[in-house]
Amino acid sequence: MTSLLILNGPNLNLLGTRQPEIYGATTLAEIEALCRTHAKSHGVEIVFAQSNHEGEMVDLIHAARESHAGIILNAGAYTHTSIALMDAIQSVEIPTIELHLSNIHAREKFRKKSFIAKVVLGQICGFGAAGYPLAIDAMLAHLR
Ligand code: CA2
Repeated sequence: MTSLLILNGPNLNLLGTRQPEIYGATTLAEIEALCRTHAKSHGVEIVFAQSNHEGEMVDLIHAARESHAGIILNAGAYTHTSIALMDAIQSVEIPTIELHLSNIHAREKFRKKSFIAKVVLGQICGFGAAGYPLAIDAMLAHLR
């Protein structure tokens, strides 16, 4: 069965607790449940992960080579800073979609810069939690 890694970066474990006007009121556990239901209806498996640590995210991306056909990545603030994540995505050669809850292009200038944009299939941002099932659909359309 096709398996996707949905990887979430720093502070996303706090979703639903603060700044709902920017990130929505849905918790990460609720987003995971949404993804599981959506993936099941499409006959695909998901591994849903979150880490506050850049190196751990690099390790998870490397490990994805063994078991995942695609990666959906909300790298959080590392999006705007991490050459290590960019290199990891490029090195594993697994199709990856960049995902953000908020529209990073409509916010502070520093959020417009994404180091990972260069090495991903595309970017989905600004649709809140609904972006996750959209990203699953986009990944499956790419893989099939
Ligand atoms: O919009 C997104 O999904 C982001 O990746 C979220 C990151 C931000 O640094 C990116 O620029 C865009 C931040 C996640 C912080 O999550 C919080 C959750 C609850 C309360 C405060 C922050």
